[in-house]
Amino acid sequence: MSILLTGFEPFGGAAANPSWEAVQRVPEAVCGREVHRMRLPVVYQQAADLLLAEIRRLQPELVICTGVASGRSGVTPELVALNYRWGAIPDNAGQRFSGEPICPGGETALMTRLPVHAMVEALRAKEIPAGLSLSAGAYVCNDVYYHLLLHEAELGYRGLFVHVPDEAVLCAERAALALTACIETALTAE
Ligand code: PCA
Repeated sequence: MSILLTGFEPFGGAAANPSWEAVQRVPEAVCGREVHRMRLPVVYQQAADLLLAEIRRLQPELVICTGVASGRSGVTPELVALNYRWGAIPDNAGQRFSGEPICPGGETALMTRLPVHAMVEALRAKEIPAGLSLSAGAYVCNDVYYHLLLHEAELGYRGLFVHVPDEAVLCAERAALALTACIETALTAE
């Protein structure tokens, strides 16, 4: 059994993406499971297609995708993904959406089955600033999350999206500790 952890490439003119900086610092194994990692492009649909291809190849039991949410004050496990595309800026392929469904006719929202409240408690117990988020936005992170949750039952894993804050709020080492704690909680909490 293994875990797949993803972060994103930089976007919006930034030199780095704190999500990928954090993902790279997570240990090789957590709770005895091998951790695979993958850097996703900030491109609607393409990121999801690449992710699902890797899931089909690896068949992990747990998939945690991460991205940066600038301006947030802590690490935020995301409860839901919305069937909606909207962005204030174009993605890295120049695509911009102004309010369209990801899957026409699909569920409006999908919810993770992972214990997000227990994760927030586990993070706070480690003195990592954290809170539950009820919206992953409508940009590429949400796009990936909707596809991740949509294919959970078919491909047999449990999925979650976690936003990390800017590195000025939480350094990459602490953000990696936070992701490790999220994995541990996912694998041990009821
Ligand atoms: N954050 C963006 C996309 C990539 C990333 O790291 C988002 O929140 O949608």
